[in-house]
Amino acid sequence: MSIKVGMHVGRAKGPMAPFLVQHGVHDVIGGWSSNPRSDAVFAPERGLSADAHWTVEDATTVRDEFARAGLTLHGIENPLPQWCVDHIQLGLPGRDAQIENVARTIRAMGAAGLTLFGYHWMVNPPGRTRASWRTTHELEGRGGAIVEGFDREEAAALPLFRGREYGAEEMWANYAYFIRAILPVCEEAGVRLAVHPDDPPIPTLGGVARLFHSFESHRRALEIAGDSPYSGLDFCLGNWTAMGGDLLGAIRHFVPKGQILYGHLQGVHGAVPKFQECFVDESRVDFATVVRTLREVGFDGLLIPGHFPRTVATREHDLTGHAFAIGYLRGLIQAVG
Ligand SMILES: [Mn+2]
Repeated sequence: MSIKVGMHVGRAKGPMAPFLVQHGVHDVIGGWSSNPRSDAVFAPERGLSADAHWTVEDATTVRDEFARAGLTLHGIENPLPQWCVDHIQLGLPGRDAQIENVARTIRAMGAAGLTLFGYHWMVNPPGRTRASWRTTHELEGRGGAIVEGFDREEAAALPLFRGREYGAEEMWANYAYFIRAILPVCEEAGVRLAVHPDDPPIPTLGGVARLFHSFESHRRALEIAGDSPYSGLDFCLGNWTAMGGDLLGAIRHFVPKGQILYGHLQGVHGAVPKFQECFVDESRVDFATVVRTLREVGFDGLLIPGHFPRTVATREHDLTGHAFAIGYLRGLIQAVG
């Protein structure tokens, strides 16, 4: 059993792979842009196309590229961009076609031994690639580092993201429809679903209800899956901090049930309705206590740092934030044994 530092990486080529190996990181998760054909199959106008999915060849190609670079690819988070899954989230005509593409992707991942399928249930305006939502991207962090923040008061004036309001129970019904359809595919393929919290973790944004903003809502989602081992959490420590609830209590609840499949790590000051990101060593929640608790209750998996403050060293491809967070987290894990 071990806790390991992982990283989200698009492709094995470029400086990121050797950078990670040099820093002692050997475990990675990919994204939809990791697909070698992503520009073609996931072009923004192709959300309902029958071939907007991963093939076994896509998955094995990416896996093997990472392996040659010294990295083990464990899974893909958001293997399909938002416009290839938003009819599922919103319960719109065409959702069954999108579910079929998710199913094909899961089978392809399983055939390649990629067992983690990370996903989220955030609905943003059409065509937007980034999942998280911020009201400010240029806040001053420690020593003048640039960080992002969210203030619910500023977000109250947002226009409707999807033309009308979508309520929570409607969104839960859409979620349940998806889970019932996809869980048997996961079981057959040996691929486990890991849901990421809403970022920011608030009940509604742009008129669309968000489901994953509290302990209770995560519990409800896992219950919908009948507490299947194929349905779990991508436990994003940044968003669980921003929720403002009992983060350690949540860890003690979910880990012994095997429901935290992997985690994200980012520092956060404050909590909803207003928070801002920060370096991992100055987060409101003490990560030494978090990692110690994860170990105590037997967490076995990857923690993946992200959302790095931009420092004075920021250039076109700045990795200083990665290096700082990797070093800090490796130190924590070694400190707890
Ligand atoms: Mn996250």
